Amino acid sequence: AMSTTTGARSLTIGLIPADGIGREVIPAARQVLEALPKDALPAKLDFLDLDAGFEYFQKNGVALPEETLAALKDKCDGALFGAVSSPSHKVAGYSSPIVGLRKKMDLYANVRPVISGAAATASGEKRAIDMLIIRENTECLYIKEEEQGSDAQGKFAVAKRRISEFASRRAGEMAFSMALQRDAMRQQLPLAERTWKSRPKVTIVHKSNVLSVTDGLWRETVRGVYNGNELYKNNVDVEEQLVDSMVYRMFREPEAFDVVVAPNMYGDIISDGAAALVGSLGLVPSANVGDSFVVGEPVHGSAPDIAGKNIANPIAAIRSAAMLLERTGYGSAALAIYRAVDKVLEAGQIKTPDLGGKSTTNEVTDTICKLL
Ligand code: GGG
Repeated sequence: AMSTTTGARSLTIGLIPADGIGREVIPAARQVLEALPKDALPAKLDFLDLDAGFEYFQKNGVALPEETLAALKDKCDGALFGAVSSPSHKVAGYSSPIVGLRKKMDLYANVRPVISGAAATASGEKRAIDMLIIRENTECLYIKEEEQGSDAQGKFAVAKRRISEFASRRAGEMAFSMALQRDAMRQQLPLAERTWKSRPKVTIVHKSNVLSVTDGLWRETVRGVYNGNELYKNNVDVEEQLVDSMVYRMFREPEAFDVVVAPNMYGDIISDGAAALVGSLGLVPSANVGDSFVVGEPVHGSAPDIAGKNIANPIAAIRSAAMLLERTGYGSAALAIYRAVDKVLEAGQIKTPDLGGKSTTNEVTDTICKLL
């Protein structure tokens, strides 16, 4: 659906709000996309509402319906996913739809930019954080092969952790190529405006001092991507960080990171942590990226405690919509959204409670739309 026979471009976006505040922030993101002026987005937009989620499972016995997958594959150029409230205990027949979606659509990297911008940290100070976390998105402990057993001492449980050369290489490629891409973008800014002033850098996160087989393979493979590519070797610095000291360093000196690449679960955990450094989890977007499809998705969860109250921060979802545009070839439309969001954050007047304000989801969304 990227182009029509008349030559006018069109973009069909699947919308999967799923659970909780996903149902508030995804409509907000849609509203912003629809408010983009024609000169910023020279394409006709179509939206397709699609089902998934734990609530959907409770009513229909399936969390990620085949029709949703088929519609994404056959009719959509990309999608936006909200959030899902999977239970913390085992429910027969249930499996997380977002984990399934990433796997079924082969969205092998989760790209998570964590940027301080105008937003102060929780402690009120401003820091120049401009980090891109690349989280491997298809394996690690999230293959969900868990087993229970028991022995003389009682019950136990075991989870399998899969690390493959194939998936590690793809995540590594994504990290190094994004490092170069970010550098190219920065070069267009005057030096004074660049948050990161050195050569691009990729930090490989692992724990191969303990998990020498699995994390060892991850580390070796990602390093191999670097060592086997002259472009990367000549232009990008590489370092390694054990995941525990990564967390420590990230809280002490988050300015020290450019691109960070991590196996699925470490990446999941450090990106929520990184979000705390830039003011709120409600600000951090992501894109689930494959070779032929992209799903924008706020990093936050379904937040059942504030669902339905019109106070969820829509910015993570709105920025995720911009990431979707960026990756489907509409960079200037994406930029227009990033700028409008930054203006609202800089002005600091209209903000939801997670940022210390009293504004509603709708007020933040409407303000962003007016600035486009
Ligand atoms: N938008 C991200 C999201 O929904 N995060 C919560 C999460 O990771 N959920 C996993 C699940 O509920 O299956």
